[in-house]
Amino acid sequence: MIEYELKSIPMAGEEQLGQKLGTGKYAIIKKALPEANIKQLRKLSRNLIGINSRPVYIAHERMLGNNMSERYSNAGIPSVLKTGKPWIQAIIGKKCLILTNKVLLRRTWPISESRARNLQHNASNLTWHQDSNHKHGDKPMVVMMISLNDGAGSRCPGLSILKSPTNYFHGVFGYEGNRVEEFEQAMLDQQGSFKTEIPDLNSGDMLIFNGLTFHRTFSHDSMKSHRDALLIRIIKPEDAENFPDNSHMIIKFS
Ligand SMILES: O=C(O)CCC(=O)C(=O)O
Ligand SMILES: [Fe+2]
Repeated sequence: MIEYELKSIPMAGEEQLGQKLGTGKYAIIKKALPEANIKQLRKLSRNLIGINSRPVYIAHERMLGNNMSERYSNAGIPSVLKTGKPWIQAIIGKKCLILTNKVLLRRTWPISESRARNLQHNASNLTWHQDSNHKHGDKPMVVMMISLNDGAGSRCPGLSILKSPTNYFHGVFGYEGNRVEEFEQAMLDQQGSFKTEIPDLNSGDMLIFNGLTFHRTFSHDSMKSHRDALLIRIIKPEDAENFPDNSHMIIKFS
């Protein structure tokens, strides 16, 4: 594992900011990703030509540099980490681990929800899920999603966030469209409602939320175009073994 120190200027009131990020909540940070990084990522997303295209894994992308550190820098990861620091620190702490196999560029398509549910094990539009897994369960995780397009959530696919708080991993994955109705019914029975929100995101805007928060790709077939997003998942270094791959980057905020 490689360890880096990330120096950032403390923001006034950052402790309060981060504390708000319980499940079912989210924060939007406008223009978190610099334009130069957006340009680099757009070049890569050109290869995502169809609904079955696999996402681009940033850590392995030679076009972005010779090693993981250069690739992350060119993708703008240090900038978004600095911006997300209050939320990351509140959930994870001063030392955090960036999950290598979960730093990716995903393209989602303007298709109906029912079509997305039938995609099954797909690489693009995802149905309701949490980003944890059975091993990691309810251990801390922060998810950051940065849109590379304007109008995400209206003109092109966005992300739906389930407003219900939850404190455990339900074991529903984003390709299990066949289980979505069962899941929606279970949430209705448990919580009495199924309230969702679709944040509006423009290019460079970052959505940040707790890893246990339920979310899905929000799309319909009257949207005009696809949407690309950079996704990053962060956990505590001591939870590394809950995920495959062992060459993760560790960041220490100072
Ligand atoms: O980009 C999206 O619409 C969904 C991404 C997501 O939830 C994930 O990668 O886990
Ligand atoms: Fe997700």
